[in-house]
Amino acid sequence: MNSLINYRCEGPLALIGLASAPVNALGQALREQLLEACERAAADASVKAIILHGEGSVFSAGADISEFGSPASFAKPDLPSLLTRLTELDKPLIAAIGGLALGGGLELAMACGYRVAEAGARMGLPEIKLGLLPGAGGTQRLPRLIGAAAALKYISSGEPIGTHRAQVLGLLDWVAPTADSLLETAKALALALIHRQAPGRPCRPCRPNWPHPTPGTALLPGYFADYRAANQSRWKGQSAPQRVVAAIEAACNLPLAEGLAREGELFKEAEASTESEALRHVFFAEREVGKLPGLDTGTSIRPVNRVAVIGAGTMGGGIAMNFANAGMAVTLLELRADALERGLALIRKNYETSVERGKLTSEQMEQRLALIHGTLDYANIADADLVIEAVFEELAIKQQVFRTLDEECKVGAILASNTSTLDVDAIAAVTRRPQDVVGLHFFSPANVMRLLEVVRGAATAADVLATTLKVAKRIGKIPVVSGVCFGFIGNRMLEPYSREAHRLLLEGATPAQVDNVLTSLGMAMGVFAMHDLAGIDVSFLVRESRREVLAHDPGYCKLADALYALGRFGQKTNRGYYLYEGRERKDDPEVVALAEKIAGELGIQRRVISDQEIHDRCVLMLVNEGIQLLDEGICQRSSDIDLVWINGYGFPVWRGGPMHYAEGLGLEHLLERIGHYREVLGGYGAMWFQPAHLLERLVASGKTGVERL
Ligand code: 3H9
Repeated sequence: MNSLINYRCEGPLALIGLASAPVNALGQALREQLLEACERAAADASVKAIILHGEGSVFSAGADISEFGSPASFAKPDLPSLLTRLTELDKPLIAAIGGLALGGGLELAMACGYRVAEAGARMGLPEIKLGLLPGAGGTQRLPRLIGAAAALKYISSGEPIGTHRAQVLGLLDWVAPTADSLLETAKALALALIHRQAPGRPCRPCRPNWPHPTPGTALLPGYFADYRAANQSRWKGQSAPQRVVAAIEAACNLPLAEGLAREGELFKEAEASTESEALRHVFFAEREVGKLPGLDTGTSIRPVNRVAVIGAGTMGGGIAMNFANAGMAVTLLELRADALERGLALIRKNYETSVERGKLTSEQMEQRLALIHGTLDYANIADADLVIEAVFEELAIKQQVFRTLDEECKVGAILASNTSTLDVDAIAAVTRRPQDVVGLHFFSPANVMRLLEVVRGAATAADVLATTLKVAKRIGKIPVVSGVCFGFIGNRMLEPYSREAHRLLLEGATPAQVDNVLTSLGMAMGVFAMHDLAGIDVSFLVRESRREVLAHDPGYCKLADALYALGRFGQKTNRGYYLYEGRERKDDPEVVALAEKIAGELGIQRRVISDQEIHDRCVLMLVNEGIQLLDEGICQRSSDIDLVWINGYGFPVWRGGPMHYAEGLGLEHLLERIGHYREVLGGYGAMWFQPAHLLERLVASGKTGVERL
């Protein structure tokens, strides 16, 4: 068996180094070897104290997430009983925390009697982000160390704790100034403990009922009930937060052994939940997403130090802010001085709002603003390494910009278009360097949304793709690579989803009914509320460019066209699918009347539509399109689609994205339902309810997951 532990003795100290790269995930093999090493040190009379540390830059990122849901997760020695055993050793056990101690990694450190960390280390219990709760004593030991209120705050948010705060709270005994001095500090602490014959575990006050930092003040009666009531709506659809609260409540009310047993029960329930399965799927999807055949560590990367953005509108300004936020200089180019001034003023206003909300200091705001330079002259961006065009969404206008960029920009510059639907190849074709052209589709607001669709044109060079993926990570985005097609991944799937929602209005549903079904599924917003927010005029313009391909469906988004003709553009005009008074949204009987009128003209029989039918038709069309995209090779893998819809369209992360959700419904069921609606919806059904060939092939071959075949 490979050695995952380095064991060495220095005088009276045993040093046990975790050596399971990259992050010392506490899988079964590491657990087994760690236990062996600790037993060896415990049995060796010459060893008087034990130091646990990570051999690389990380202490441990916790349990091995890939083991969850499989027997390996609880294979002996399981993490909870390993940690219980460590608490029984009668020699001082010191955790020397370098880099990170997350989840089971922090629980391991808390099972040690003493903890020292390097100054830059981060500690946390992020299990909730995986639909779990800490399951190896974290919910019981953290409240006993820092108080239940503080423990609840960190465990229910999953946010990391820095060393300074950790020391103030009582989680750390010592902080080493640098990573290099960590082991020496731990050794000095160990020798001091030996010298004063300190016990294996220090005698600390056990204070789970105390909301730190006010020792002596017991939690008020009803504390947990109030906490639940205050957060109920935020937790809608999720069970992990409830389990976290239950476990911490147990820490306050039960002796340690019973509290640990309760935590164990809750953890098992959480591990088996579809919510945790979905969130684990998303965790690995995020780590897979940048991996592409043909790109590897050997692919060269172009240096990107100077960035330029063309167009200082809302989108261009938001894109520029991303770079300034990451500490990169960026030049914003506009054609007219007043437009440039407006753009720069908007950027300042956005930053000022962040300062007002306490998310940024005034100093940070000024530093960021100082990185953004406005210009009216293409000559000032001639030496940019990356240029991102963010002008009006019209092919001819974008092509004109790219002709100019081709003339003005240095050889080797990456030329990117922020188009959301247009043909990147047609844009690249007007340049003499199509290999340097790529699509970078930011989502609005561009400085907030994490999704970035990276559109690979037919000629885009591998190093251009690799470089843009790297830059995307640098500015904190989740980059998903898409091939060229109408709408790329996200908007192409939005089209049939939205089309079906519109059709349902003609058949008898109301905007509120459709939106309620979708928000009950967990969508951040219903499709009609979303169109009202984005602008009915915007989707009208997209349809205008595609009338020919839509001509065979006379009812296609007819209601949306009618609203456009009435000047009801959505929130910006206070009227769209809904009526708006300020931020308040109201149903509008006029919209229903309009839907009735159009249905009458088209001969569509109106009827009562069930919520189930709304769910099925919208979701089926969304997912079917996703499967089709995979079959066409537009996207790399089905989990990439999940990331697009979670991060760009508000699909609930705890459902794992539309494709993961569809797999849960069952591929056979999807195929059967598509067939059902093709039958019952007559001519309309025959027109649109065509299963993707890949779906048919997957079902025929008995597959349960969406993959290329
Ligand atoms: C837990 O502990 C439960 C316990 O309470 C109870 C148990 C009974 N497991 O993200 P990166 C892999 S739940 C398995 O690209 P970074 C990752 O897949 C756990 N694998 O690097 C990737 O593999 P690959 C609680 C893991 O520097 C590679 O490591 N802990 C794990 O951007 C590098 O990862 C967490 O939730 C893991 N635990 O970020 C922490 N962690 O190269 C989860 C990482 O093949 N992890 N990998 O693609 C993280 O948040 C980030 O990975 C971390 C590093 C911040 C550690």
